[in-house]
Amino acid sequence: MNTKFYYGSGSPFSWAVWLVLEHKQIAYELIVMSLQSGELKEADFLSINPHGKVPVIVDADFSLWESLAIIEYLEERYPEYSVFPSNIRERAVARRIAAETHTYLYPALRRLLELTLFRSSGNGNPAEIKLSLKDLGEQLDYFENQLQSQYCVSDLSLADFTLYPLLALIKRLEAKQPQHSVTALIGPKLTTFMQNIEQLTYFDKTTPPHWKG
Ligand SMILES: N[C@@H](CCC(=O)N[C@@H](CS)C(=O)NCC(=O)O)C(=O)O
Repeated sequence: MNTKFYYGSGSPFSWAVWLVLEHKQIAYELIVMSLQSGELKEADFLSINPHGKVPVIVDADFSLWESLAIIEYLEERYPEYSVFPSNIRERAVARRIAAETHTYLYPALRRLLELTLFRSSGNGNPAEIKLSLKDLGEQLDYFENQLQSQYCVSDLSLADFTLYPLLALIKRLEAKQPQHSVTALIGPKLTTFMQNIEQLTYFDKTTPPHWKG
């Protein structure tokens, strides 16, 4: 039986898992969940993830949530086309960068999105937006300086698959609200990094469906 993949369009954590599933050529059934309709908080879904969030994978009778744990599980269950570098130190750095995207970059971006894109009408306080842009810029500078090669470490890894979707969300904000010039915060190495990910053969398949067209 295929692994079931519960996904939300535009969710960066879901996107990371999707990229890993594709990279590892794992057979899966994509189940697109709405982030807005309330279905994530219904009993059926809460029985597979008590937090009521995506992504979740269900492998036979085993249900797993939290994208980083899912990626680790997929790697151990399907070792082919590894997303973990073979070198022990690089593997540790890739894990560290993946954790840092969740702990530092996502909260900075989330704050800005809550002041802009995620609001039902009008933007938030301009002074708060300015501060939020500054915080996000500092985070992006950090990741810019971490990039060692065309990817976060020498091989394509979970670090890249967790970092990319957050950068893509920044580009999405730019497309929707160019007045913040938010992509100007993305440095040249990160810009090239994004292009490298966008050239992966399976990349287009994983673009959030509601961003297309
Ligand atoms: N730490 C979790 C974060 C999951 C998460 O926050 N998912 C969001 C989408 S990006 C969600 O499902 N939000 C819907 C809700 O909270 O109702 C992970 O890495 O999987």
